[in-house]
Amino acid sequence: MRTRAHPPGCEPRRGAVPRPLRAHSFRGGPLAAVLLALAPAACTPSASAPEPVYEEKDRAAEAARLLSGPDWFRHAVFYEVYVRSLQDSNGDGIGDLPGLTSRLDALKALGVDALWLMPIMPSPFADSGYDVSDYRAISPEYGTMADFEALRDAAHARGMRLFLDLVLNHTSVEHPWFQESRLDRTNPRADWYLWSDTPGRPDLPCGPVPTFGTSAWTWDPVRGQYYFHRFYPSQPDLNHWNPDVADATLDVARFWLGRGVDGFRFDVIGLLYESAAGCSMIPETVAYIQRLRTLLDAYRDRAMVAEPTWFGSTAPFYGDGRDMFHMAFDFDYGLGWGLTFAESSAQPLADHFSAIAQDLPPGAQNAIYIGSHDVPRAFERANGIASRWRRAALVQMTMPGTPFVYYGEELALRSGTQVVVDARDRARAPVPWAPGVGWGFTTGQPWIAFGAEPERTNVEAEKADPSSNYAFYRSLLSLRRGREAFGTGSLRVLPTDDPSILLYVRESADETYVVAVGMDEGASHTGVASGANLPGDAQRLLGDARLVRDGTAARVTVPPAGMGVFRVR
Ligand SMILES: [Ca+2]
Ligand SMILES: [Ca+2]
Repeated sequence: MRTRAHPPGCEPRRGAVPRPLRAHSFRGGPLAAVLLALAPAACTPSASAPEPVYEEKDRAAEAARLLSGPDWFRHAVFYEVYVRSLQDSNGDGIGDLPGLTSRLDALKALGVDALWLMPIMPSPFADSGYDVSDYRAISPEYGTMADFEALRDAAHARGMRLFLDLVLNHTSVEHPWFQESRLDRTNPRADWYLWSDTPGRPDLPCGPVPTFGTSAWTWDPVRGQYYFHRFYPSQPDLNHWNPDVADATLDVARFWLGRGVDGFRFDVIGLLYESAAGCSMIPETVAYIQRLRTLLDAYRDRAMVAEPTWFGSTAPFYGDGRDMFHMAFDFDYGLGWGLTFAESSAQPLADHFSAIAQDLPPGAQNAIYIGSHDVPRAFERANGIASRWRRAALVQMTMPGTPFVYYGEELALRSGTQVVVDARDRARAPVPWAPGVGWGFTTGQPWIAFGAEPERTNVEAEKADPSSNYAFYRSLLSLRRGREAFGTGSLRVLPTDDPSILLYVRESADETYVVAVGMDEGASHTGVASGANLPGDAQRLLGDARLVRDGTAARVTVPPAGMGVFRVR
């Protein structure tokens, strides 16, 4: 049911036909009040039904319980960090590990439970660190191994976990393995990469990943052969068909596990092996991932998340739910929400998350994001509409899955304007922490320009404003914290008679929550979910929507671009 916005404190009675035009005709005069009183009641003061207040748990204690043990990652909020852009500590304009360590308290206060660091290993930086030249060291720009250990210890002391980004599909051309492999056709690492006399091989029918060029083969004048690469020519693919290569890359994971990291994000892991039969997630890649899982399971409470290379089901990354990844990124939501929220229908989101619940094996849990280092800033994809960005974040935090927050997302950080490496740099600008030269990020010249509007989006300014995007984001993270229902609870989508209202239930053993999201940004809506069967009346915890239980039905009223989170048990 689509209506105009109702006056505050006034919402349609169930079954009544709103008469906004009539009310409008006499608006303002005493006569209007008389006519409205005589008309079939179009609205009822909402104050008539006081909200219940459910007994509140000790959420800090609950969070501590949920975030311990092997299932911690299901309840955690992850934070993706581009170390280069978070905090500079030595005035060279480049963010670094000591800088990040100095900001851990700020991230902890925001509600961050785990960090995923984009690659921090030595790299010629042709692909922002995703071209590794040494898997067992720290990029000198970012610090030393001692700095890494200090960060790890500081994170663990605060109860925060630490994920590294492992890039095992390819190395940099500057990696010693490639430098040796290219020397001739007989050296010990001659077949650690994929070589050919021609720019193509029948057993390697795979092209480059789009946006990384037109050919997957590049001529190497040293060896006098072509080599295979799915990404930039300076990123040759490793030949995992050679068992020594597979062992060597598994050893990289072992090396960092031994240094106390809590897990990994695996870059383009599905592309590890290629064959005449396929270019992605072929059986050899699946078997490799199972070896990775066995390796992680030998340590305590470790987890890993996969970067898929396709839209659609993430099920292939989970195996039976216990023998492959703990999490995989939900690209459909992460890349598609901007388009979905630009329309007024709740159905695509309802269908998407319902399908995931059906599709994944027991125990599988996707990683949900709205922004990352590979796509424009979420605020830009929301067309600069704050309410759209906020509702996208609400879905991210309350649908089944583990939220991954891209650094600066909590500020609704704007896209950058400068490109240093490639176009994706627009989403990789530094964090403006406070007003002043260098915005508290650096005392020197930042390696890349700040995004637009740092005067509005700096942490200090947003923290001081209770209506800021930061305040909203922090309240969202706080809402999720210590509430088992949002981490591992069941999902039940409640269809209503209004196609613009997304309504769903998250339920754990002893608590039930309802989330309402209005997809229409121009009008108020009221919808009735006839078979809601809510266990209790609604206590609103967040947002501006209203939810009223009426027998087995539930009636929800959502202002334009509105939302609500309710506890009903
Ligand atoms: Ca620095
Ligand atoms: Ca490959």
